[in-house]
Amino acid sequence: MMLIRRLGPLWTCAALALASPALADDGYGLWLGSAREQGASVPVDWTSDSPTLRIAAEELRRSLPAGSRPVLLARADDAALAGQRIDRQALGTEGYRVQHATIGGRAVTLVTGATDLGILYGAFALLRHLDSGGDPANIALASAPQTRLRILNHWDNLDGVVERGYSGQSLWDWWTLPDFKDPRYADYARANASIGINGTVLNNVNAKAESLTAPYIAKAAALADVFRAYGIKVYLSARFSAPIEIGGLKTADPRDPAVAAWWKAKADEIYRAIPDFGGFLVKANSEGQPGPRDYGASHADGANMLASAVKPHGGIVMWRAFVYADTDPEDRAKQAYTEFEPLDGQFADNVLVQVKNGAIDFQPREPFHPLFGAMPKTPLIAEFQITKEYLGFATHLAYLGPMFEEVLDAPTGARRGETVASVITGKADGHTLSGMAGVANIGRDRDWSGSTFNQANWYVFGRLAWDPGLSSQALAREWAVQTFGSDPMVIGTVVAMMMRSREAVVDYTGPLGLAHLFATGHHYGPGPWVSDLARPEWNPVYYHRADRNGIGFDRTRTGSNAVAQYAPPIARRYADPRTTPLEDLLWFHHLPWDYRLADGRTLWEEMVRRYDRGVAEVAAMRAQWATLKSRIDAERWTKTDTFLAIQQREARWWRDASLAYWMSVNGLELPAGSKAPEHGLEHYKQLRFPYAPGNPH
Ligand code: GCV
Repeated sequence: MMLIRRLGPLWTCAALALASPALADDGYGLWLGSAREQGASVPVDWTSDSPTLRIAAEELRRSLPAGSRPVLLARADDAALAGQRIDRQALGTEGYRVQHATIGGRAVTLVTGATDLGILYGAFALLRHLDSGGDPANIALASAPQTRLRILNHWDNLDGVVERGYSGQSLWDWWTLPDFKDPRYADYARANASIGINGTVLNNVNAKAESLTAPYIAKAAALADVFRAYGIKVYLSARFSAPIEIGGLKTADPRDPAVAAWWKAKADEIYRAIPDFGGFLVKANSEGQPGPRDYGASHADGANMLASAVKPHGGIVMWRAFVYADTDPEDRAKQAYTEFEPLDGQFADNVLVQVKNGAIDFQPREPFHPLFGAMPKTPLIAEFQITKEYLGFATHLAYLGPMFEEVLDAPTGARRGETVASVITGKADGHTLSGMAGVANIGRDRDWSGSTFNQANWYVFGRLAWDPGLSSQALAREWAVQTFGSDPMVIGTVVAMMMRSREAVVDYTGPLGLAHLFATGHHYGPGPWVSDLARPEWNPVYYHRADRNGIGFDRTRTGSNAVAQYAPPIARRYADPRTTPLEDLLWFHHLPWDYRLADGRTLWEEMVRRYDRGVAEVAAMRAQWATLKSRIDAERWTKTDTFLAIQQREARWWRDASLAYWMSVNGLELPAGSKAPEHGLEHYKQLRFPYAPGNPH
């Protein structure tokens, strides 16, 4: 006989309390909160018991509208489903199927998966379907994740400061852990599970060895205990020199047996506290972090040594390819490829190499990283930045979906049909390890991400990590409906604002493929004139190379030849300014200011046009938002309106300061109709922001 369980009255009360409508919306509920109707306590039964299934049942009871069919949650191999035709293979371990069915003579909505986690994902998919206006009478949802690791990287320090974080202090209160488990930890896990995220790296890649000591392992274990039922595994960033700093060894050389033994013992200790610990993320020999190169060993030597420590427990290592050496005069954009491509085939089978979306550093636009497609024998995990270090921090509205999509959809040129997405899902090369990592934009701000629209970036990251084939526009709509409700005027306006927003930031910070023009250290505001920092590649002038005659970084054969790192069809396209997309033009080419573009404008005219367009877009977004005043709760409307005013002021600042500088270099006038900068160049150069957030000190 089928064992049926049902939520008791306590669960119902808790669910109703959470669902009561708020007078003002502080954004705490994310996409799961404000727009949802109060649930009608539709019966939800489940055939086997687990904390994960209880969560799934609670979510459905909390939110399913009146009139919904009763729901049955059951594992695909449950005897009760014997008569149903369910393709178990298609479910994988985390996939789901949601459909109307008659089971035991009862008409139900069946939510099934091979695992309880699959069922939880199915429950969230059902609610998403209904929230987004899906037909309640016609439910047939099925999906399985395309990547195995869908993982947030927190750059959270043990003192609570978040590197490049703009949403307050770290969510993790290390001081009160492991005793106090802030209820927010479960809310964080719930939000992640709702979009399919299944892992979190708790600490900054600029890691401290202390995070591997017994007290901090206990704290991480307490978080893992909260996250487990939501299917979220905990990972730690490992400091490569930890055997010296906390292990009393004289070396961290990965080839030294004592070092390997230390890591093995450390991994055993972690797994005793966290049996499902995911593994390590490592930033090595990059920006001052220690690594195997300190001992003349390779990145593969370092990664494999750690990999063998976690292997017996089923753990993995994510080894970052974000390297550039202070001693290497080579174009910074080439260095990761130069170092890692020859190592293809040398990594252990539980190592993934983690590659940023572009070859420099999370700029508002970068061409895809040339390592994608160049290391077929190695699983590559893509790293995106959700927090907006270079896109206006928390205040600027920049929906990153189109940026993620642009990279994921990029053909690598290595093989017919191969894209970045097919590489990172493992499909291109038959890897079972695969994944997408996002540098989190989550902090202790009440609205988690510093603004309502930043929540959309967390959302779209999770959804694209689940399925990189989804459209960023469809996901913007999906997020907007769940966040603001179904008013078509709100949704149409919000989606239109979102879809243009990232390009606006590109336009007013660095159009036509310009990059890294940011002020020193904190990266807040423009600094294209900066030229006095110790290392060449720290200076914006290194990236734009502007002089009286022209502008841009020549990465063709006459310059650094970085184009040759791409597969031949892509390399050919980027080698010629006539076939390089305008968006990437100055990334690959140094061109005269009067270079004629296909539309007849000069390069200078087009540049100014784009700066102006960016500023105008922000003004347009602000005007669009104003039309929604009576349709959105006052709290979220006002905060967004204020942030758009800040963005408008700062877009103008970016445009004016940049143009003032370019004119000081090229001696040209502004094209007719374009406004003169508000101030002289010296004004912009002397601005200082000593306490800009997110900047490590
Ligand atoms: C965690 C950039 C950021 C750093 C960051 C680094 C990285 O350089 O400015 O704050 O360090 O990327 O990704 O390791």
